[in-house]
Amino acid sequence: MQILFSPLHQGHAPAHEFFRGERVPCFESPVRAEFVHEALRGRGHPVQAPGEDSAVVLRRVHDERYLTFLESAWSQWLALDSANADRQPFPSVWPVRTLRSDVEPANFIARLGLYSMDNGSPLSAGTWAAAKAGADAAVSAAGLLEQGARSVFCVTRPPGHHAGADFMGGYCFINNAAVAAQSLLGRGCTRVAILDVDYHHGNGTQSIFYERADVLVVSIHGDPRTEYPFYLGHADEAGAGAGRGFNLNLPLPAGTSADTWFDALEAACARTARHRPDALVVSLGLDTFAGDPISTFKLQAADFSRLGGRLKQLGCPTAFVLEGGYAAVELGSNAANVADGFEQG
Ligand code: Q9C
Ligand code: ZN
Repeated sequence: MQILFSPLHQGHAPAHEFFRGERVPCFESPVRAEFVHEALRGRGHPVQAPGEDSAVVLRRVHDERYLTFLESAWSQWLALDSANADRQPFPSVWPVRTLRSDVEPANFIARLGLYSMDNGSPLSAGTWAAAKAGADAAVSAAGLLEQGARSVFCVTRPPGHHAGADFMGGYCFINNAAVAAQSLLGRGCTRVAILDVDYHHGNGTQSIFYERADVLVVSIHGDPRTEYPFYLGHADEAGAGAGRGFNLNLPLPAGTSADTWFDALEAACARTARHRPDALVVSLGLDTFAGDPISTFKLQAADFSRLGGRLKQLGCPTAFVLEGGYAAVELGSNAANVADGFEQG
């Protein structure tokens, strides 16, 4: 399987996030992508750097004013105080119901709140370059599929599926899966499916395509009544307008077993096959692993091979995009099991 990897991901390296009221080291750390890259390379998969520029497609997925903010956010933060180089900006106020989000505040932290869904997406000096490299990988994957590749694996971080058209959230800044899907539509595909198997609901992906019938979005995830992102991902969210029937959520209770999870995967695959997609984008979160430090599903290493094999049976050109997964040591072998399961399936 062709692997796309850029070392620019390493520049996204914030130190801390908030967890249970404390500042803790970030779960979403550079070693994650290093482990995945090493494991895939170690199993003989060819690795290349993304060769295409995502600039045009990015603007079809995300709002201009959000991209403009994100690109210059770190320099804006430094301009406030040169000592900010060693500090992380966090939002403190969000424009919830009754507050205005149409006026961009002059205050940087207020702008950060406007463009964030949570306080869990810390920025660092290289965040934009890392996120942009992820989008470049997504577009490059679409290009490789267009040229006849059967599958491509984007080793992207930061992840993307919580990022919406105009906001960051859940460690995500640019929605790489949405960028891949949008790029595929511009390359002769008329129907694309996104299958999101991350532990957390991909609220950003759902919202970007919610009123569209060309991109089917199917997600298996922890029930948002108890699991992040809490405010989206319920079973009754089916799409709206032209997109009605083109969003399928399969929420599962915290603690769900592998057997039950694979039953949900069958339902997800059945709906995906019915869409007859010209290409499939897999939002590959590996935080369904039993050893994940922030999630509660019970998949084991061998289950990731089974997942890859099942996805192969859909018979579509497939782009895998790395999302979550925080058991860093096992992340590489779990990701490589998906790739190998797909190739051998
Ligand atoms: N900081 C993905 O898996 N909450 N994102 C963590 C508090 C957010 C996960 C605990 C989890 C987001 C891509
Ligand atoms: Zn996740």
